[in-house]
Amino acid sequence: MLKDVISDKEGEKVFLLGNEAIARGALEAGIDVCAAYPGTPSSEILDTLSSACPLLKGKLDFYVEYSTNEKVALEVAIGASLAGKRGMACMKHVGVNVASDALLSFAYVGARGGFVLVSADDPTMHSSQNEQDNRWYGKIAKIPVIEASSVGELKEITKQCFEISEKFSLPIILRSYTRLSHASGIVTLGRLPEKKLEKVDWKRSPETDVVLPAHARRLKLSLNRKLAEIEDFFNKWEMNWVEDGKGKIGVIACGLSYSYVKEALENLKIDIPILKLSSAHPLPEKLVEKFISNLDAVIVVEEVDPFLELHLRAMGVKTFGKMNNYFPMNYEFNVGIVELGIAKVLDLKPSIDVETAIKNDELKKIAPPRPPVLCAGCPHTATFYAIRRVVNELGNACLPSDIGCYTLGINKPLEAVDITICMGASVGVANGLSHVLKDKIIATIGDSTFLHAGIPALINAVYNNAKFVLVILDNVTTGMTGHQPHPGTGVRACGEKGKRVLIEEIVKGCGVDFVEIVNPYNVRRTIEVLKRAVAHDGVAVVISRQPCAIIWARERRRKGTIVPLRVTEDCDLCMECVNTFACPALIYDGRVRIDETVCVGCGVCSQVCGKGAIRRILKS
Ligand SMILES: Cc1ncc(C[n+]2csc(CCOP(=O)(O)OP(=O)(O)O)c2C)c(N)n1
Repeated sequence: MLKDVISDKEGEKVFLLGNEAIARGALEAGIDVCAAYPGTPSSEILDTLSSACPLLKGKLDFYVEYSTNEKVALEVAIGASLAGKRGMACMKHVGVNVASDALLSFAYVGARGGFVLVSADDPTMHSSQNEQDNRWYGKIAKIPVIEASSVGELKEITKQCFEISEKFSLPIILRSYTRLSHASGIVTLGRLPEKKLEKVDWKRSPETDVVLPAHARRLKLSLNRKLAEIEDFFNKWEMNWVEDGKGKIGVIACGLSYSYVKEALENLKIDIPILKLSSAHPLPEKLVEKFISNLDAVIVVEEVDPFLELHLRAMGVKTFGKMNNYFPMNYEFNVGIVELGIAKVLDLKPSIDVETAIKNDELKKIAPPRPPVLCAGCPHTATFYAIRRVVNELGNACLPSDIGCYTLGINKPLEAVDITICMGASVGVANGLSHVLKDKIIATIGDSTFLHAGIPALINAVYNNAKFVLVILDNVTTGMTGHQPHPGTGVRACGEKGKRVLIEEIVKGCGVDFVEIVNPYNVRRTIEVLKRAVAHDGVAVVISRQPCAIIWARERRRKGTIVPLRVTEDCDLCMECVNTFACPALIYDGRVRIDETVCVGCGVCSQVCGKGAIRRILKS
């Protein structure tokens, strides 16, 4: 909880979420600047720090911001580091792809103030479009990657990352993942430093800070040197350790996998040697060599890719891991999966059967599956309904979309999402499609996503004479990741006011001639504007603006001013509302009803009903 994250009771044991532990570690390290673009499972790090910031003001001052995208967030933290301040950038794993251009060059420049990039990976893709293992970024960027095995350790390691970064002038990737970021555990609080965020004088150092080719050639040599030095440090680092055990086969485990290994060995009632690694990259080869000197082979336990295993094989170590099918190549681990793998190598009888280990479905027995749906009254549903009506009239159309709550528009009956690749790709892909498709194209993108990565592709469309409609689904928040503000909201990270950047002005500035704003709760007008947009000869942008239903309803619900809709006796069970609109507030149990506990009173269903049977009934 926030009160524990900002507690100054050194030595106290508190129960924190993994992401709160990262926030606390950064505070204990005396963070100066933290920037992030939200993304599950990383979002709560900055959510926590932005709540903590005003509460610690005057005691522990730091600057925190939600940036427009991950590259910008990384660059904000780079700016802090180059001025000698401690900077942190937080993002989900795919966010690092966006930030990677800056990351790979910053590695050459190197950190001045401690620099930590938190990459929260998402094995099993609970909320992500892919399962990439961001330890590879350590190799490609030549920077260290550090992982923790528990929430308590995560706090400690976060703090240490800043020190290590400064010691070696290297940026550090702190790799977390869903099961660590979203787990809770005991954290022993360290000291919260008292500090001001004082501005400093700029000290010029173009020979290290400007990566022009002549400098970069020299900086690369220095980067390789630093990497060798840090490897040596990792050989002796107290967060990498060996646990003695019996037998000629040991285990090497990194991060959370170490905790799975400990439990799995307990279940198997065996005691074999373990090398616990917190540094995934560079691999501390001397430590590994010492560990394997009395062993015949090692079992490698790691999520997601055989990252360590590949390196160990290159060292000539005999391994049992993912590469020879002792552990699955896909999806996250659990204690059962790790136990099965170890048992298979050692030819032991596991305490668990394959079915139970893989399915891990204890919870599923008590919790029925709840596939995600757009909320009752979600403005996206209304927009998609209007798009679907227009597409039905056209006969066919291509509907590239993007990432956000609105991706759920893929589902029946709306079926308004045909393509989703990554943030911002709706607009880029629409560009390509427009030069090769006969059909009309209606692309959709959220407001946060548009500001994140949609703008360059829109400029490209105008410049290259593309023809499509772009509907910007502006619910005035970053809905999917927990309602973080963005420039279009005019609110900043700590709740302070910022200058609101108007999306319509950006769109016009990109050169778009057709720009219209609609309220999706007005279905007839939305359809009318969409039809004109489709007929426009060029790029047409329709901004469908209505605040997220959760935010819109919150205050009205509290005040009791929501007037729900009712299905009257005029309903002839034509099912038009259920079959074409499908708001979750609509229920069918022999007759059509509206669940007043979830209805936000948007009134769209009454416009969908051709019989006038759904009406707002004012309480007398
Ligand atoms: C590169 C990248 N960063 C972050 C995310 C996580 N993420 C998915 S959608 C989204 C933004 C959604 O906001 P918006 O576009 O406003 O749509 P809404 O959910 O509000 O409908 C974010 C941050 C991601 N998938 N990829």
